[in-house]
Amino acid sequence: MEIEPKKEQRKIVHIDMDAFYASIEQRDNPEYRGKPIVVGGSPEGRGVVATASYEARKFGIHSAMSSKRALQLCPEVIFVRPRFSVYKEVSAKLHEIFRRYTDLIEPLSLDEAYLDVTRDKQNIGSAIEIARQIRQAIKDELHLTASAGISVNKFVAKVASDFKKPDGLTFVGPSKVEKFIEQLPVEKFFGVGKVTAEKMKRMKLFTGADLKQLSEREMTKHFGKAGRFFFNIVRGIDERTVQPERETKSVGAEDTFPEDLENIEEMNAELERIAHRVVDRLQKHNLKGHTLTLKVKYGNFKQITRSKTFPNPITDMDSISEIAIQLLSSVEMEGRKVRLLGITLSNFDEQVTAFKDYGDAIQLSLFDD
Ligand code: DCP
Ligand code: MG
Repeated sequence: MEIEPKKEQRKIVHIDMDAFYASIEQRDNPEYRGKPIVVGGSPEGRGVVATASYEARKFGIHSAMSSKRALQLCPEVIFVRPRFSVYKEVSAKLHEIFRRYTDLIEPLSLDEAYLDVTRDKQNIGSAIEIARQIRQAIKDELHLTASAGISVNKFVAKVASDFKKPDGLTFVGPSKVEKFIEQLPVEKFFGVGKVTAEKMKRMKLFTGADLKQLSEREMTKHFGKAGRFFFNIVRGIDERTVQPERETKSVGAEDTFPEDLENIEEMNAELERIAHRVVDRLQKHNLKGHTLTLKVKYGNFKQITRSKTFPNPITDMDSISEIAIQLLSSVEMEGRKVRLLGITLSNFDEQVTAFKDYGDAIQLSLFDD
C-alpha cells in the first residue's frame, strides 16, 4: 500500500492593526490621546465614520456609522479629517517589518495581512515568536499596536487575531483548532453574512458545534456552494494559501489632442488609433490582458477611468477598440469636451495571481448574501 506523504503543517499569522486610522491620529496629535475620536464624517452630521478610537467605541460608535448617530451617542466626540497618504506610508512600513520574516504576505487592506511563516527568513521556527517580534517592532518603530492571530490556516488565524483585540496575541495550536471552531458563533464564520446567519439561527444552528452536526449533503442543500466550504472549515480544514501580491503590470497608450474633441465619432476614431498602438505593445511583450481601462480627461482637466474585466484575454485590435468605445458610451458626456483619451490593458495571463489575489473577495461575494 502506498503511503501518502504527510502534508506539512502550515504556520499562518494574521496581523490586524488596532483602530488603525484613529490610532495614527492619536499618535501624531497628542491632544487626541485618551479621547473619543473618529476619523471621517463631520461634526455637522454629514458622512460616515471610517473608524473610531477605542475610547469612542465605548459609546457604541463604530466604522460605517453615520456622523449623526455618532454625535447622538457621544456629543463630545472629536471628528478628525483622514490623511490617507499617511496611512499608506504607515502600511508600507508595516510591510517592511513583515518582510524581515517572510515574503509570503497577503494584504487584505492597508492594516491587515496574512503571513505564511511555515519557513521564515531568520529560521526562528516559532510562529508565536515571530508574531511577538512583529508586534514589538510595530510598537518600537511605528508607535502603534497590532493584534495577531496564529494558527494552521487562514480562517482560524483571522478569527484569532480578533479574539483579544486591542493589542492581543492569540495562538490556536493544531490540537486546539477544532475546539476553537466549535465554540465560535456562526456569525464569525468566513462567508457568513447577515442573511445566512439569520437562516442558520432559524435552523437552530448557533455555533460551530451545531454546524458540525450537518452532513456535507445537508450543508450544500441548505447553503449551496458555500455549504461545502462551511463543512470543511468547521472541521478545521481551510486549504486556502497565502497569496502574495504581485506587481501590477499594465500596457497602454494615450493621446492628448491638439484641440479638445467634442464629437463622439471623432473620439471613437481616436480610440481605434489608440487601440492599434496598444495591440502593438501587447504583441511586442507577448502579453494577454483580461482588464481594459479607458481613461478620459475632460477639457477642464478632470479625469475619469472606466474598467471592464473579461474571463478570456482581450488581444485583438477589434475587441480592444470595441470595448473602449462601449465604455466611452457609458460615460457622462453632456456637452463636455475631451482633452485626452487612453486605453490600458492589465491583469495579464502570466499574472495568474491577479485573479487569485481576489480569491477572498470573490468568495465573500459568492457566499455573502
Ligand atoms: N475602514 C473604513 N471603513 C470601514 C472599515 C474600515 O474606512 N467601514 C478603514 C478605517 C480603519 C481601517 O480601514 O482604521 C482598518 O479597518 P479595520 O476593520 O481593521 O478597523 P480598525 O483597524 O480601525 O479597528 P480594529 O482595531 O477593530 O481592527
Ligand atoms: Mg484593524
